[in-house]
Amino acid sequence: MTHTAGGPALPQERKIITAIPGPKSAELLARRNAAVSAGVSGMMPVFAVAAGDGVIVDVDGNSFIDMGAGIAVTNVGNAAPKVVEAVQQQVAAFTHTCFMVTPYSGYVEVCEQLNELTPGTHAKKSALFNSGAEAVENAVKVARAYTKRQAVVVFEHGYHGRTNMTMAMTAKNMPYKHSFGPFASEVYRVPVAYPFRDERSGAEVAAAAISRMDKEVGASNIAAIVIEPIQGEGGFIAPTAGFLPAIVEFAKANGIVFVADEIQTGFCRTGQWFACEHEGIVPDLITTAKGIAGGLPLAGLTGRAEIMDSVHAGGLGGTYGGNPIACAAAIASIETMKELDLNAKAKAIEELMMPRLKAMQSKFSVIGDVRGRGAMIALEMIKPGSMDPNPEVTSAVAKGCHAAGVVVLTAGTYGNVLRFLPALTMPHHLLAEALDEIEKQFSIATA
Ligand code: PLZ
Repeated sequence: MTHTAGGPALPQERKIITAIPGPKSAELLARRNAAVSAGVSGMMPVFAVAAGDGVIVDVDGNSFIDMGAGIAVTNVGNAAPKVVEAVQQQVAAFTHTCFMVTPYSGYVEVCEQLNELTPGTHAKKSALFNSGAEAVENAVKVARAYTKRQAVVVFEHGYHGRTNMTMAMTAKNMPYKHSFGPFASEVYRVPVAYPFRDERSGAEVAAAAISRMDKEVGASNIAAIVIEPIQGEGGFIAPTAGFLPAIVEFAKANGIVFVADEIQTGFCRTGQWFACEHEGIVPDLITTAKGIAGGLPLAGLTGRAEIMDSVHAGGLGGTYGGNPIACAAAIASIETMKELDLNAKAKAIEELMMPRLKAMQSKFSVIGDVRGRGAMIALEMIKPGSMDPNPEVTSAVAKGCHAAGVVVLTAGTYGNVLRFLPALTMPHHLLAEALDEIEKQFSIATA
């Protein structure tokens, strides 16, 4: 099999030259189905050989417009030049020593960057892990050790991972939790202010959530409140203004560790380094992953030094956490974000997409809501004339886009959200072409 070089040198074009899947992908699909657990889902029926900026190229030579960035991971672009170079240098120097055994500077540098870039000017410390879920698990460990309390409060529509603790914290049953219980205890779920489906003010919904915490859990039992400042898998729900500040205030007044899960929203995705910044929120702890390392597996937990240092020595760690190759990729990714001003690029993506999507909303009554910030934008679909979720049209549009060479992702508790998470280096001509295709698929699906 010939492998095209990835990265931005790839032609930035949509080019579909075979049926989807093409013959080579079809062959791999058969092998995949024979070898890979049926529990691992597969959205696209094609196999990648190269990717860069706005495109993914498959084994049959088809070039897809990538509106998903591997679920908000390749913010700096796929196989970004600086990341490739840093990884190549690091992999040739050493691949692993285990930071807990023989430390290396890359780990320290990533922690320094996290401490500097995350919201708040207070003294911070960090620790590194392999996946988002692992970072969230460690946020809970640290908050419990610090507060000597047990309860963890999470929100409706929240998503925090697939491990046992984070399954308990994730709201949606199918596919994440179904048949996998029992789940970790001492996890409590309260309402979130969902602007499209709840007309109450952010303060009103926060008061309801706070009352639940107070009366049902007991504020003094709560170690941590964990929330995504914009809910990702839940359908790109940015809580109604005023909701988050009220929750933060309650946490502060009651000695509760406020944890922002910025695994999907972080690293320039929303046009700020972190989505908390939109409402001036300063979390006590913040979890990061995905966009941090340009596609290499790395996650971070960052927070107030006194909280992060409250754990006994040896209490945090793992064999691979902060692997040197992943750290080299993170340092290069962060450099790229600064150099290319990816916050500005995320805002430019929003400026290009929002008016087009709003125009589509006035044309197609199935589009109930257009929302998002920066390059984290979604459409929520309804049955016309009601607020009933419309997962059917959502999945029809997504499938139509896939067959036409545009990778789009779905989301939402009701499966009725189309979400767009392009690389922040996505060329605008491809963005416009993706929007044309999405519009065409709405015409077909609603004809
Ligand atoms: N917290 C806010 O978005 C991962 C999940 C994909 P991991 N979201 C993508 C899937 O179906 O598994 C996510 C997130 C938020 C935590 C996580 C978990 O991060 O790196 O997937 O463990």
